[in-house]
Amino acid sequence: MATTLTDSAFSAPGAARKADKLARLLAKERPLVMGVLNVTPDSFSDGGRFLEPPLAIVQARRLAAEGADIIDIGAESTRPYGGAVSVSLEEERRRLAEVLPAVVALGVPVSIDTLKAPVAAWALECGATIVNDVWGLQRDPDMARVVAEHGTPVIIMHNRETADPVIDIIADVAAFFTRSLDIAAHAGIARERIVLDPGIGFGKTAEQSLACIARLAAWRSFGLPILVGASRKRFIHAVVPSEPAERLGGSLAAHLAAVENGAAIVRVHDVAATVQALAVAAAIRRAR
Ligand code: HH2
Repeated sequence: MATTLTDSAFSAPGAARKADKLARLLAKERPLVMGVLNVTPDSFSDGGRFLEPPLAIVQARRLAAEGADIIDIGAESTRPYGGAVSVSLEEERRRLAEVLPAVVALGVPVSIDTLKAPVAAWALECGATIVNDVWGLQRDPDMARVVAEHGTPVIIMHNRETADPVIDIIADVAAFFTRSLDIAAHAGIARERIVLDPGIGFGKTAEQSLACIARLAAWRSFGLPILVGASRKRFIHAVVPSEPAERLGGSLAAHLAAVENGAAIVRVHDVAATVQALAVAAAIRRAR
């Protein structure tokens, strides 16, 4: 059974402590559940629902109560399916200003989902303890330095400007990870602070997203924990036509398969249902 993590020491300053805490989180004998909090007007599945700070804070409390191990907060939609409206640095910080400290105060480790190094730096100073970069340190040239200087764990996610149906997506993701890991090593980011993520739905056809989940073990050779974020994504619609809000069944199936294939963390909108599904799957495995 998953437990809510309320270890406030996770957000204590100090590089070593932050890295140790990631290691301790990952050492739990179950996959971790990262709950998504989108403080945005335009996220693909819940845009506008949590833009008002009081609503965002209520949602963060709900994610924590339902058993999220990490809360991933973002204030700029990354629009995996195009049509991104970029948000200024000031606007992104303004959206987060009231919400982030209240979320940090819940005691659940917080990751900041941002493309901008100054937003990441500011969020880390507010108590966030993980950086989630959906361009894997390859977009903002200052991101790796910020991560290294704060000694914080970082999620390196694969991305592409456009999907190319003819490429070998497994090899493309591996090459991207190799580039990101070189950037990280150059900046002095310790390897044990890195989590890899194939970026389900980002610059991928539905078939390629499915292949990434099916062949997760292909990236085991990097020797790093893997995060999978399949929640409500469009590849589910390609299998069973459905609106984003109707994709819970597909999200659960995808995350259970990801965990079966070695994912250490799943990034989800529906924490309670995911925690329950993972607990039952684990109980069945134990009963073998
Ligand atoms: N997916 C989204 C955003 N951030 N970060 C990681 N590491 N992995 C993911 O798969 C991932 C991510 C897209 O989901 P959401 O945040 O709900 O949508 P939007 O980007 O439109 O706000």
